[in-house]
Amino acid sequence: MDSVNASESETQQLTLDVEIESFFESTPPLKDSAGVQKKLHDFIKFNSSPPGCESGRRVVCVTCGGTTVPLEQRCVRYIDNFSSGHRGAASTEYFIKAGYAVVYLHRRETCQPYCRYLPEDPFLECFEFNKESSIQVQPSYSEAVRRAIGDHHAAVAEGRLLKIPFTTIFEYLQMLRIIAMSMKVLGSHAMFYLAAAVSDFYVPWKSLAEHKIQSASGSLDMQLAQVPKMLSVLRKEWAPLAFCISFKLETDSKILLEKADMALKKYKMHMVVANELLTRKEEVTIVTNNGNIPVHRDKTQPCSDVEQPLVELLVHKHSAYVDDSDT
Ligand code: PAZ
Repeated sequence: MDSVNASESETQQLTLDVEIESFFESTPPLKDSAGVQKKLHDFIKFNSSPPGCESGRRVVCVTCGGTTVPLEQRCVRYIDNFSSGHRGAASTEYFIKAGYAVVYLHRRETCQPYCRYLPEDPFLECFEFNKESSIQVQPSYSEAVRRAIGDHHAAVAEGRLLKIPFTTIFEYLQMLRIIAMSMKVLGSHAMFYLAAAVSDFYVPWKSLAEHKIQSASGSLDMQLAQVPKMLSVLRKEWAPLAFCISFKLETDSKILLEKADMALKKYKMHMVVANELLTRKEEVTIVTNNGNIPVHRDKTQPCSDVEQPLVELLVHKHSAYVDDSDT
């Protein structure tokens, strides 16, 4: 890098640092930041030497669901980012099965681990009265309910699943920072699997109207600021040794891989999972510095999903990364 480019990138970094600092300074504080930090501390300590295990478990932070951008402080209206939370919920199950402990940073009311096979609408369809007027599970759902209860209870009882909910972009980024800084002690044994759909634009808290915006004054003009990109600070400062995977969603297949490759390089991710909105449940492409790896759902299996081969591959890559870091 010549000196002109070096100073240009230093200036860009400095600008980003200032933007990030001012984002966190102007953000409404989390309701229970101390409580979240305590839960994380206990979770990480427990999984560093779990009873009956010779070594500590690896810990992955799975993020999922879309962040909202409030348009009023006492929020009635907001802008949302699309994500059902399915990717994160399914991946969490596979990470736990592979021996990981999972910090599940998820959007409230989106898909939850172990609930994928239960009816969403209406959930009550699962239950019925028997002859004695007691409630029982509908026979057609009994296997799914048995599995959901068994796997979920086991994950919680073994101390492998910590759920942290968010709604707004303000909550999400503050939580992500707390989680990353708590996981720093795990070094290369930590992984970030960043599948959440994070807003690119927001209205800074101080510029928001306090009360519901009134429609009587006609059309609405609103200036949205860019959300500072936190991925580079996650890599550089919050958890520099962690294995980091981000996701890139596009609707135009022509630009998908190029955008994923740009994110890989710009934010120094270890891998970027590229997916297209319409085909995201069938196939994804893992973009790495050593080439691209396509991953498909096994269509010959009735209940298969793309998360299973994806997580298997990433666990394998993480192991290689840990071995490399240890030597
Ligand atoms: O949550 P979901 O299963 O409906 O969708 C997953 C996804 C498409 C939100 C995720 O795979 C993803 O690409 N997240 C990053 C989105 C982004 O580019 O901001």
